[in-house]
Amino acid sequence: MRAFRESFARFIMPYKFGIDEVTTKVSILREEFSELHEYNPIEHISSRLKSAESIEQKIVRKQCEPSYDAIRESITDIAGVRIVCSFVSDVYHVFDLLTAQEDVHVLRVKDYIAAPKPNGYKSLHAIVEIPVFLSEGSVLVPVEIQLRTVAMDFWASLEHKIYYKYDGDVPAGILRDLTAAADTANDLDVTMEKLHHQVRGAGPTDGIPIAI
Ligand code: 0O2
Repeated sequence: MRAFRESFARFIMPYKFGIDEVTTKVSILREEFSELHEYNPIEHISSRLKSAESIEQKIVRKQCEPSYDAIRESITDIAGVRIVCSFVSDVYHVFDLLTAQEDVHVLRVKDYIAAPKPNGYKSLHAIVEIPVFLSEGSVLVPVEIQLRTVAMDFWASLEHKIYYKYDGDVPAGILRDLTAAADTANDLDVTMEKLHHQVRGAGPTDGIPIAI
């Protein structure tokens, strides 16, 4: 058990540093925006390292071989960073700024804003790979970045709680109400973005399509 704990700590460590690298990049962008642009598109940043239990569940779900090499290869959301933005256009703007950085290599993008999940879930997901410099050299670490608006985040956190409360078996009526609430959250995003543009006029984030 002790040997497992030690090997798991060694396995997980680069993912923690991957989170540190990405959150530093986002914090720098955020501070630069606040200092120089009189407008900050990033509301808040959070991160999480997948627990051993959650990795185990995913191994079973993905029928992945239970070896560290196989897990490294097939589970790409062990390190997760969530960026919550004010408006939909900010989500794409921040995504572009982050992924334009030369040490950020985009492996995969899932745009659940352009194509929401059937339950109404919206977010822009990107798996990026970034170098982490350790004493013995550098390693490339995958980090899942989720970008969403405040309204999308509000919806997703409540939906997540409900999903776990019912252990995944959510009653049909609640599912219907949740999907309707996702539409309401979307309407709010559209209205707030329009207001924002009216108040600010043409800005650096103009011209980016709003998913309706
Ligand atoms: P947690 O607790 O956030 O870690 P893949 O990794 O691509 O093979 P997966 O995991 O289905 O397959 O990828 P996807 O679709 O990108 O979703 C990954 C994460 O997005 C989830 O992580 C959630 O954080 C979030 N997510 C996806 N769909 C929903 C949804 O319907 N509702 C909510 N609230 N969140 C969602 P985990 O590992 O499931 O959970």
